[in-house]
Amino acid sequence: MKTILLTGFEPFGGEKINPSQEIARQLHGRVMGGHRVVGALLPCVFGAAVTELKKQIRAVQPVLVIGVGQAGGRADITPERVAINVDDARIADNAGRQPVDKPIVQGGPAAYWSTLPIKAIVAALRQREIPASVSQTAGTFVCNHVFYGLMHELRNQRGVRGGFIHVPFLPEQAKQGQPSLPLETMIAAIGVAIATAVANRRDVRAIGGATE
Ligand code: PCA
Repeated sequence: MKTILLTGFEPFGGEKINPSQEIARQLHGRVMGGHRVVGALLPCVFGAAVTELKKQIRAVQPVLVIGVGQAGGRADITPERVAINVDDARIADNAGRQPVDKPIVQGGPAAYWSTLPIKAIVAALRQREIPASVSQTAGTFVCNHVFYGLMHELRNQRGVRGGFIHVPFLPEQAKQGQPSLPLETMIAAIGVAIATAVANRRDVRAIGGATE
């Protein structure tokens, strides 16, 4: 059976939990659209996260790779459009590293597009009344670092698609006034994203669906 690699991150920035870790854990082993999902955990550490990701890709030989990460403060499920070639950390990672204005791959392209059908995913989520929008930036912390590292790794692997999806805080993480989504909603959302990616090799053309 073909496999899908689904990665989540360990908690960071003083949090005790990371929704992406729970999502990867709970979807691990599920069969979706005729593909077996392999969930994996990445450290929230520049460099080490991509090393672990590449190790998982070699071991799992996936046809599709979806990275998931927490974006505290966002209100909806946000498939990322683009990964950019820069690390610029506002806070230290879990190893105490804080790169500033540093290329991820020296001499690499400025950016890689997601090869997930991001607008089809947003449409499928909205159809199920799960809040979703396309995000135009994955930031410049470890999630963007992993997303760029993933797309750089896949550049020579024909037919293997990949991308990144950010999710909001869980209700127990959100401080007053901050948006959140229940874990069950997020798990359902990533399931919908996987099914949509498997069913659509090409994206749909849709106006909107984007946050500014
Ligand atoms: N979110 C961080 C890194 C790990 C995570 O879950 C980010 O958005 O970069």
